[in-house]
Amino acid sequence: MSKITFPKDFIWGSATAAYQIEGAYNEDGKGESIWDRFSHTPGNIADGHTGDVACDHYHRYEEDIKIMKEIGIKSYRFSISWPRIFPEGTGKLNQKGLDFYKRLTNLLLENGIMPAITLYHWDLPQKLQDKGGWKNRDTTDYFTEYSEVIFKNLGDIVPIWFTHNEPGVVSLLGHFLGIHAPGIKDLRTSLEVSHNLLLSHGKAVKLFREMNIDAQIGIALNLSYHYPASEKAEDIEAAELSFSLAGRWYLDPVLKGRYPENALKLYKKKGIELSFPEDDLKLISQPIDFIAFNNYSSEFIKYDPSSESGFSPANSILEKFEKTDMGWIIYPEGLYDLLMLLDKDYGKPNIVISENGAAFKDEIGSNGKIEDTKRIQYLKDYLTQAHRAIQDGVNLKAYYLWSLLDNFEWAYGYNKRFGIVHVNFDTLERKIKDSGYWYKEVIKNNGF
Ligand code: IFM
Repeated sequence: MSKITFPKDFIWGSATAAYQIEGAYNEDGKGESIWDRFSHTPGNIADGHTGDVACDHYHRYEEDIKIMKEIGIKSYRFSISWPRIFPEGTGKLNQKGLDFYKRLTNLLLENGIMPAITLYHWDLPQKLQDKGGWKNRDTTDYFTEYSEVIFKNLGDIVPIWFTHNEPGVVSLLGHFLGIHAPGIKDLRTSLEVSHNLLLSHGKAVKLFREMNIDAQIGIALNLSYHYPASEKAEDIEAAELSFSLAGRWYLDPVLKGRYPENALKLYKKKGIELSFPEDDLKLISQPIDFIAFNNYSSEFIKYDPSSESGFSPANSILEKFEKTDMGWIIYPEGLYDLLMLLDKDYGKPNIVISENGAAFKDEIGSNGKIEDTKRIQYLKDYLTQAHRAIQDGVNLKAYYLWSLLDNFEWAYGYNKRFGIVHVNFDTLERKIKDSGYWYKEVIKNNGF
């Protein structure tokens, strides 16, 4: 294979999220989050796992930064736990919580690692859920209040900001399928929630600009390319509809100031019409500095009149692909096609890949090494496609590998390992996997 070199200023990063790694769920004044409540409720998480301790990053962040430095990570994307800052979601600030993130950020900077903050990666203060959570429009104002504190304290030293992580997952898994916190199963609620999440994004971006923060801000969506099962018009239409519901439902409001027509039509058929003040879409579509997305896999969709939405996954195609431990197909070309789609349909935006990576069953070998060759191959193939898109003119600026550490994979608990660093969940010992050493070389050589 010929050598692949990324642009000189390309940002090589890795990502985590507060609830998945921090632990210390009730320390130093932190309030309860919806994920504390959800994971403490029997039956919600595989094997009864919780994020109470997780990777204990709250106490071991110094060691984790050392590991990042050893790998040569240029930028670290982490999220802030809102209930650490406002235990009740609003009102009284918890200084100790804020101090943790100041220490973390300063130590990253001292080590030459660029901090990149996600304001919301799913751990809403439970007290706000008790008031209706993201279904309640007031939550968008509480989010602005929380964002203001974070911007005030870290805005002048953190160069990259993400308002939300995967609002699509919060809406779908948390409020329609009920398999994530807060465990609600209602289509109308999930749509209202998606709108309020986007509205809170818009309000935070507006505030960011008003505060003249000299940094970049965007939003991290969960996106995958939706391929039609065949060239038949009905399959093509089905794949388009499916991508509108999952992807354009978020992309279009943020980048075009409207919801996609085919999705609105489907919801109308189901008797659901969103109603909100006219100015919401203006707020939601404030100019952002980049659009970010998390990508792991691709979808193949077929027309299916027997399904409620008129389409379903093309299982006969999906079963032919190799899969990760999540059961997600490995299809690197999907990343290329997605990058090209964003470039073409959304006016050549600056793009950040805010998450990409793979879960496999990693074990420490008798030689003491973690030889995760499948992950290395996965990363190589996806990065090759990212590079191909850059060659074809896409403004891809950064790549954050998910994840730095094995961690709490939501409803799967600790049973799925995404890290380039192995974590022993009994002893909390960390060990860099072969993929971590491989990534080190990639960063050093700016390619492979
Ligand atoms: O672990 C999650 C992360 O929190 C959000 N994006 C997908 C990852 C893997 O499932």
